[in-house]
Amino acid sequence: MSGRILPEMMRQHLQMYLVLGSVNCLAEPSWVVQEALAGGTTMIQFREKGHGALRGAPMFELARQLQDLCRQAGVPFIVNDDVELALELDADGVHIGQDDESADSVRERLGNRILGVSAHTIEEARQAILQGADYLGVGPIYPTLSKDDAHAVQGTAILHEMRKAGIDVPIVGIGGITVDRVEEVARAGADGVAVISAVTQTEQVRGAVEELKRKIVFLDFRMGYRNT
Ligand code: TZP
Ligand code: ICP
Ligand code: MG
Repeated sequence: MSGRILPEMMRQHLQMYLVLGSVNCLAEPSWVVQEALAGGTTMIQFREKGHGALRGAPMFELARQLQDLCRQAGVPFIVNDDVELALELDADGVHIGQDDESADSVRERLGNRILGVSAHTIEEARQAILQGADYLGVGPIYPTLSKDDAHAVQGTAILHEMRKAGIDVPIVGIGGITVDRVEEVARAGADGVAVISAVTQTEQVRGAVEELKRKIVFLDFRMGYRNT
């Protein structure tokens, strides 16, 4: 790799961003990931969290397995929170929240790998960018059942506010996003959608990914002037 990822490339990867761990999946996580990749998911985040989450060797083995599938498909594999795990796997990047290690310290350890940071306010967004974030995860936009310690629901207003404040970095919306809500999220200024349940809590994984992606790609085509 030579240098940090370019914003235009980052925006492409954010279009249909699947976040998942074994706890979220109705079916086998590796099957879910295979189907999501077949449906055209553009990036995957391994987020092994919550009640019943794997730890130790089984967690590592699952991460490795999902990473292999992503590699074969040429899709970036991002690790949530766990910088050690990301480095051990040689993952493509890390996503951190505001309660994790600071972004600049994670950036130092990651080199040029992708760094995503959750931001809930304009202040947090500006700070994350200064500290080396390649993209921001903004939410929860809608109510979610997938995160126990989620912040208050923000609605799409936060996306509008960030764009209005001149924050032009790649942004993905997250939290309760379904096919019916993609348009509102994209119109508010997100480059893509990050979802857990819309893809993991259905038997039609491939179809769900295809639908979400088709919407975001179509909207990006129509609004392409905005974020360039
Ligand atoms: N961060 C903010 S909301 C959320 C995370 C990890 C959960 C998103 O899951 P879902 O099922 O798409 O609402
Ligand atoms: N945004 C993204 C993209 N991932 C997360 N795990 C999160 C916010 C909390
Ligand atoms: Mg674009």
